[in-house]
Amino acid sequence: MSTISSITAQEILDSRGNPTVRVHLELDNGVLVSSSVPSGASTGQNEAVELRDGDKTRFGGKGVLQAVANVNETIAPRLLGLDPVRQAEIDGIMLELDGTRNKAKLGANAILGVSMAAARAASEDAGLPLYAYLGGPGATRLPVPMMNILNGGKHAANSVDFQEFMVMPIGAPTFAEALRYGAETFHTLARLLAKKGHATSVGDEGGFAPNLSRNEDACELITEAIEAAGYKPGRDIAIALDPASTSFFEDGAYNLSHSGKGRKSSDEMIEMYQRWIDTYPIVSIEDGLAEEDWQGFARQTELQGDRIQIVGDDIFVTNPTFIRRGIKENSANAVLIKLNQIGTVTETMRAVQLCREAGWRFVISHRSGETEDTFMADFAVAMSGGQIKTGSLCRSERIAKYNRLLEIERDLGKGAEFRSPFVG
Ligand code: 2PG
Ligand code: MG
Repeated sequence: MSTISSITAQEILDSRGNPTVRVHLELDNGVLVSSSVPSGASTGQNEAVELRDGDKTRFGGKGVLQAVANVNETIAPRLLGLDPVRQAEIDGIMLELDGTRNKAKLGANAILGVSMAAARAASEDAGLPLYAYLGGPGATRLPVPMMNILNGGKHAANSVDFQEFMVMPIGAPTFAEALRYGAETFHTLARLLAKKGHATSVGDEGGFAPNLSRNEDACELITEAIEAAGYKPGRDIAIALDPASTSFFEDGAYNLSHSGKGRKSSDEMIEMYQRWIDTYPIVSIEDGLAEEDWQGFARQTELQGDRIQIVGDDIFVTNPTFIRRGIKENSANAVLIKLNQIGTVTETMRAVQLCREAGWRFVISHRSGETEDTFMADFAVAMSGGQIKTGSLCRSERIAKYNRLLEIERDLGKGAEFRSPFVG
C-alpha cells in the first residue's frame, strides 16, 4: 500500500488566459502526478462554487490564490498518509472539511483538483492507465465525439445566439476515423465560410465564429460542409446542438439579441427546434431551454424525446439532486456530465450511475476554459457512455483530449469498441 506524502497546489492559466488551479500530489513511493481544473463561461446557477479571489488588482478579480491556499493549508494536512485508492473516503473528507452544500468554503476548484489527482495517483500506483483504473476491464468503449465546429453565444463575439453547433460522426467505424471525419468537415467548413465571405476566426472552443444573419444558417452551413467533405449527413455525420439557452433567458423569454431575432416563448423555441429537426440531421439538443424552464424541458422531451436526445446541462449541473428530479419529471433523456459542476470524482460517478439506472444517456464534457489535462478523456472511456463533448478540431487544449482518446484506442487494440448510441 502506498500513501499520500504531499499535496500542493499552484495557480496556472486556462485556455482563455484566466487563472485556474493545478494540484501536485506525491505518494511515499515517489509517484508524482498533477491535475488541472477546467472552468466554464455559461455556468448553471446551481453549480458547485468556483472560488475566485475577487482581488481586482490581480487578473481582474479572477485569481485563485485562496483556492490554492485551501489545498495547501486545509485539505493537504487531512489527506496525508491515506492510500489514494480510497477515493470515496478522500472525497468525503473534503466534503466534510468544506461543510457547505455547494463547496463555497473551500471551492470546487480546490476540491476537484485534489480529487482528480488522487485518482490519477492511484492509477499510476496500480500500474494501470487511468481509464482502466476508473472503469475496470470493461472500460473498452471509445466515445463518439460531439465536435463543436461553430461557436456563438457566450463563447464568441459574433451574431449567433446559440453557443454550440457540433458534428457527431455517428457512422464512423472507429474513434480514429470519427476524428478524421470531424477534422475533414471542420476544414471543409473553413473553405465554405471563406468562399461566402465569412470570417474563419475561432471562438473559445475552437469552432468558427462567423457573423450569420440567422442561427439556422449554422445548421445549413454545417450540413453543406458535411456533404462537401464527402459524407452523408445523418448517416455518417449528424449534428448536435447546445444553444445554452440559460444564457439568453431573460424575464421569462428567450432573447435572441445577437441575431436580432427578438424574444421567443418556450413553446416557440420548441416549435423552432421541431422545424430544425425536420430539416437538418440533428440527433441531440442540449439546453434547448433554460435551467429554470423545467416545464419547457418536460414538454420538449414529451414532443421530441423519441426522435432526439434531450440533454440537460445547466438544469442538472451534474448534481444527483437535480438529476433525480429530472428523472421523476421526465425532463430530458440524457445528462451532460462535468466534473467541475459537482466537484469530486466520486459524486460525478454517482451522477453517471443515476443516469444508467434510469436508462438515460450521458455525455462526458469539457468546459470552455480548459487546460492540457486529459483526465476527462480517460474518464469518458471509464464511464462507457459512448459520448464525449470536447470541442472543435483545433486548439491544443481540445485536441489534447482527442489525442489521448487515440492513444487509448491504440492501447485497447482489438478490444476497443466504437458504437454510436444513435445507430442500431
Ligand atoms: C457547456 C459548456 C461546455 P461552459 O455549456 O456545455 O461546452 O460551456 O464551459 O462555458 O459552461
Ligand atoms: Mg452546455
